Amino acid sequence: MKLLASLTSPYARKIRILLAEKQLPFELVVDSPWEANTRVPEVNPLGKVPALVLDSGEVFFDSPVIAGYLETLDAHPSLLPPGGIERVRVRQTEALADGILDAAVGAYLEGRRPDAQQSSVSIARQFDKIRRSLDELEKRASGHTWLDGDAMQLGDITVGVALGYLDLRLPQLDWHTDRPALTALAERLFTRPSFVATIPPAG
Ligand SMILES: N[C@@H](CCC(=O)N[C@@H](CS)C(=O)NCC(=O)O)C(=O)O
Repeated sequence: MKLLASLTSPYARKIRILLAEKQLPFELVVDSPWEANTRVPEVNPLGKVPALVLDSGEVFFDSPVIAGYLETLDAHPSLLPPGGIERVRVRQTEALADGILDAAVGAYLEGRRPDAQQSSVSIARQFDKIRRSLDELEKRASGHTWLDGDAMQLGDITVGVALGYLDLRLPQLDWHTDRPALTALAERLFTRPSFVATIPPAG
């Protein structure tokens, strides 16, 4: 299978980390949807990465769908409970972390527009979403090694990716302060080979 990804996309990083944790072989096709010569729209009509192309030609996107597909491959370790409310809870954590990413990417892109075109109201709104979500995750992480259950799962990985993205793109948000449980979770995740191997390039 082939993964279309840009090296700076946090959503693509999430999938690269899942593939590494499960030791699933794949071909990484580096393609930025922002470049004029991108081939991403040929496989994903939404023109976004990540997109996973199976050997059969079938394509899966977006990252939650790809994460669900990877779980069907029965590769160890399993990163989602097999079913029931436990699975819903992990997917809820994933959705919260993906939502932080959506808000962070939105704020970062808004902040890159020329000064006169930027909306400080829009950036503040995104920052509010991020701070509220981080406070909720801090509560859930407090007193626990992992967010959902006794082992690392998809939710923890997605939260780790979101925290890494905040460090990279929105350091002024200073998410570490007053969030010791999330800081400890990030330290546990960031030293894993799967996270180290997917650190985005500078720029
Ligand atoms: N919800 C999607 C988000 C994917 C996404 O927004 N990817 C960005 C890169 S970080 C992208 O490809 N943007 C190109 C565009 O919006 O045209 C997922 O989880 O995969």
